[in-house]
Amino acid sequence: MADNTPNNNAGENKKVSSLQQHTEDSTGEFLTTNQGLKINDDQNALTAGERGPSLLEDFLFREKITHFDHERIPERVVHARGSAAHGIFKVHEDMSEYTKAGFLCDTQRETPVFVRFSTVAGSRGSSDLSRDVRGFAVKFYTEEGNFDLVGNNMPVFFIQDAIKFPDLIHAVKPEPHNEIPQAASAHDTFWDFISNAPESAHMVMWVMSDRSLPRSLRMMEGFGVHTFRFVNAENKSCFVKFHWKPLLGVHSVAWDEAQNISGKDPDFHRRDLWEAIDNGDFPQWEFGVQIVPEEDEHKFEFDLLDPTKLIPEELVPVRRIGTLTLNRNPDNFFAETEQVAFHTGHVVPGIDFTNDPLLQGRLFSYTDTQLIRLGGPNFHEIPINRPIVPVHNNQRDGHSRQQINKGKTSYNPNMMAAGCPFQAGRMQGGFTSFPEKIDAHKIRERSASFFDHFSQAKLFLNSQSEPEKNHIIDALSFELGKVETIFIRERMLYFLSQIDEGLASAVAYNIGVHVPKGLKTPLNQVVPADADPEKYRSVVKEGSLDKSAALSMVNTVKDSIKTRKIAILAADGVNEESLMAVKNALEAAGAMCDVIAPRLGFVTGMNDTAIPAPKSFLHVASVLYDAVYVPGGLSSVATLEADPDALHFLNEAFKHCKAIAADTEALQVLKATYFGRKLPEDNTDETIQMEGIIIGNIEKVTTGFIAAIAQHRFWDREKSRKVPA
Ligand code: HDE
Repeated sequence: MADNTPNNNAGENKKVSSLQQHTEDSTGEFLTTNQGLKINDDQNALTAGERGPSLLEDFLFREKITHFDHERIPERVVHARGSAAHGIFKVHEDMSEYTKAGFLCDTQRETPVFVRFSTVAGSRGSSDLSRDVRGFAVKFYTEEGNFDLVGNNMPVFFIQDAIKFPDLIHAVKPEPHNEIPQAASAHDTFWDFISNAPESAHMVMWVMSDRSLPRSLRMMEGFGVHTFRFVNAENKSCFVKFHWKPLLGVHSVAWDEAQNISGKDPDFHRRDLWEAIDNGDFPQWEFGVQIVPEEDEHKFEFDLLDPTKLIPEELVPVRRIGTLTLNRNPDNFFAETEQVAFHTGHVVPGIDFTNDPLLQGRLFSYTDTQLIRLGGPNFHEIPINRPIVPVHNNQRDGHSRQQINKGKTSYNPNMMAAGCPFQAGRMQGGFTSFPEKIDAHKIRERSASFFDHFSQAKLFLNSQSEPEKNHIIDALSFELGKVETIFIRERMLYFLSQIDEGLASAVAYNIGVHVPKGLKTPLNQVVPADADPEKYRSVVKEGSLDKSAALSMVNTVKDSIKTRKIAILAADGVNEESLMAVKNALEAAGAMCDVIAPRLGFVTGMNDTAIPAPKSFLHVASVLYDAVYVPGGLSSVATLEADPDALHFLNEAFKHCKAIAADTEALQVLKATYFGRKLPEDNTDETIQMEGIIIGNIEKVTTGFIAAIAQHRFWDREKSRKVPA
């Protein structure tokens, strides 16, 4: 047993210990109060006699309970559910031609980062797998101060003006009268709002696509969404869109799978990120920029300032200029992931804003929200939010001030402190706003250049593969089918018909409502009361681009099975040779395998080898894995063939279009499944390979299986999607 007895010198060097940022769980230390007083009994309250009442003077009890009573802070109003990790960013290409931001020019520099991924609508305890946009917020701790790129996993947004954000969020959050449904957009208020906000058409296509059901946070793209500015040392500016491209490709799960995961493991994404980093499989993204020279601002069919539009990669290619690597899990969820405070206004010299009205509104919102969430103006002093460079200014006091400022002066200009801290001019690295010329009337009106709501929604839909399109139809049918108010369903069908009539009628068929020919109240609701309606009629521009390959996830498949999770189903009598050979080959290719048996512990192989079985059918389900393998061994095969859990596991994997492999000897297990009727009758040694199902000897299985897992899913199998699972 470890010796936990505190040595008598324990307090000797601890004079500053309570001021340190990181405190290990105390081993070899005495329990103390927050004032440092040693506690001799932490199990019993102070009472008047053995059976008497508790005493008010019990300051030990009161301190402990009071702290506990105040342990919760308000969760984020949006993006409450999140997971985060530390990492580093390195630029590969010197970008000084475009920006003076040091971390984007110095190819030798490693910039520490903290990245928080999140869902938007659900509360802090909701499931990771809700159909939702994902936040992708990156804090770069640069040598010029913190830069926050507070983005999403989709490149556009629902609305064009920040003043609509509270309405959007009120509509998507659980309905206020009964607080139902949690973390879901499939309800009346959300679609009521959307049906009145045609500017959301493009984003609706993204959210109803599988992009809203990531397989892993490590397999998502990220986007800065807005157009930003780069400014170089000569003060020349250009426009820029930011991208994150995951090295593992962009992959999603099926909707039925997502719903099951929410029950089996609501922490699925959080666990996946944590385990990958813990195992040394560090997630990586390439950092990309789309650069548009200032003089090209108006050359597109859409407005660069409109956050419901993307710049197709065919028009402006994404230059991959750096790499983000996440390599360290947080030490404490609350202190880091929960207390991190992002802000679009945290920029460094070389990066500036544009007049995108959504971005402009965000510039106000983020500090404002931290004031309530983190309880005052000193949240920048919380360790996770501190820049790596020193902070000098005349700000003082406020709730929970950590900094102990010495001296008399906290104002500027001053002479008593010789003018310190000095203002830094541009040449000394001071931030100077880009001097954009503005000569305008004050108006409360949407720019007519923002009014083509449907062209890019069409572009997105047209760019999807057949299965991806089917998933959008399914998603819309699911969501609108949950809408109880019929006229909202109808308005939405009309809305969809503006994007694609085929899409609208497919959804209409599924939800039993006709697509209306027109609407009494027009879709467009952002027209000011006194405006000329002609100016604001939605115009569909026939863009030159019909499709954009970058918009389909199918085009991101990588030839790799790194970090994929593979289930190996086994029972006593398993052929250890076939199990271990396939397992070793998969692991050598970077996959992670779990042997899953009818019960936990070990399975005994046909040659009496004890093979660890860390998972059982009671504890896991096929939705938590990317693929399944069934090794040979007659007794094992006979047990699995008769085990409803094993068959359910396989049926579900089939339904979710995953790669399935079996040793020739285990053909009969697969034959006992629902999809077994598709397999040939005889137990031949020839490799059977169809729709991602591979049956054969060890060697053939291994090669075929690895190639099949790398393809991610066999969506064509969905033609036979009525599989019971
Ligand atoms: Fe946010 N958003 N947002 N947002 N957002 C917040 O800030 C807001 C928008 C995004 O992991 C809040 O600290 C407004 C777009 C992420 O901590 C709040 C508008 C994009 C995160 C806020 C938007 C985002 C937030 C809530 C409309 C993608 C999580 C808690 C103008 C580019 C950051 C907080 C984290 C969080 C306001 C729209 C991304 C209230 C007013 C567009 C990733 O300040």
